[in-house]
Amino acid sequence: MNVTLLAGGVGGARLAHGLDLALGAQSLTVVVNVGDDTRLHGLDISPDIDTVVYTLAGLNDEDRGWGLRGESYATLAALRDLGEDTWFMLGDRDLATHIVRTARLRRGETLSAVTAELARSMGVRPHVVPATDDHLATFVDTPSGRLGFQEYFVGRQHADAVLGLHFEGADAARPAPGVLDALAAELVVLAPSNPFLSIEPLLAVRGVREALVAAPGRRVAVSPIVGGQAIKGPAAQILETLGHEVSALGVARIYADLVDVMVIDERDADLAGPVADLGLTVHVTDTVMGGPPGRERLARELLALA
Ligand code: GDP
Ligand code: FO1
Ligand code: CA
Repeated sequence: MNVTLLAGGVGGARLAHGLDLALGAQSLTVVVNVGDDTRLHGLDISPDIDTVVYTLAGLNDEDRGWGLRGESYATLAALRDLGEDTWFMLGDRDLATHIVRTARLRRGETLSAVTAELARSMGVRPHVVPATDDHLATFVDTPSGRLGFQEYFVGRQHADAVLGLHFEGADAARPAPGVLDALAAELVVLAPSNPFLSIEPLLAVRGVREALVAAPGRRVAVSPIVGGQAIKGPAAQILETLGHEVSALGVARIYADLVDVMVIDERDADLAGPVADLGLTVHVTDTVMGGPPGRERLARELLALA
């Protein structure tokens, strides 16, 4: 079976790992958000791509969700001594990834080509594809004005109320090679990623939303909201400030025109009826993935929905 996952960072990476375990040699493509991408110390950083690649390689820091396990920060300390801003925690080994990516991009390679090479170097089997090779950057409108994504998320620890989102470059951005083809898979899964910060910027790339609406395969979304709360990050606060119900039903309303099946957590079983009323097939299960066995179990249930 061919499977495609649309993913942000942590929630996307965990399900990508589960699908990789469940699929074995069968084909998995992970289309990853690039709206978080930023440049620091002259280096091009792609946090969601790296979270997905490191997780698939078994190298990521499971507690934080991002970065490499067992990192050291000697370079960051030296940068601080040289007067650089060091609010964004770049580890010594992680920096090697950013140096290689930056060098290859400056030589004219595309982000998708560089990502494929990095993933191969780390022994990653699935195709990890950025949503676009073109410029696309998320900005967050808050009561304090428009903030760059990492300034909002890491710099100010997503404490500002989100009043709106702006995806700079989205109108002109073309899907990276393979993205539209991947949407023709037998199963297309929207990961339990942040709907506004991870999935929206992906769909904002020219033609992607339309291709998903017209996709020939089974389209399944997994709710990132469990029991009215996000497992991690600001998804619940953003649902609230943008006027949505803070629940799996609120998420299902956002995805109702894009998917056939909504997967909600067993803690939200009471929402199955209202979600079905949206015209969606509902699958109720334990969606909290935890370690590899939980990830693989959820992935196998998704494959059975195809
Ligand atoms: P980020 O880019 O690192 O913020 O990660 P994503 O956008 O991919 O995922 C963030 C969302 O994933 C949050 O809203 C979490 O609630 C959700 N999430 C993380 N782990 C799980 C899980 O095991 N199950 C479910 N259902 N949601 C999860
Ligand atoms: N997230 C943080 O909350 N603090 C950090 O210092 C931080 C550093 C970092 C370095 C490399 C990388 O690939 C990701 C990093 N992240 C960090 C995560 C990143 O900011 C993500 O975009 C957010 O977690 C939202 O997806
Ligand atoms: Ca992200």
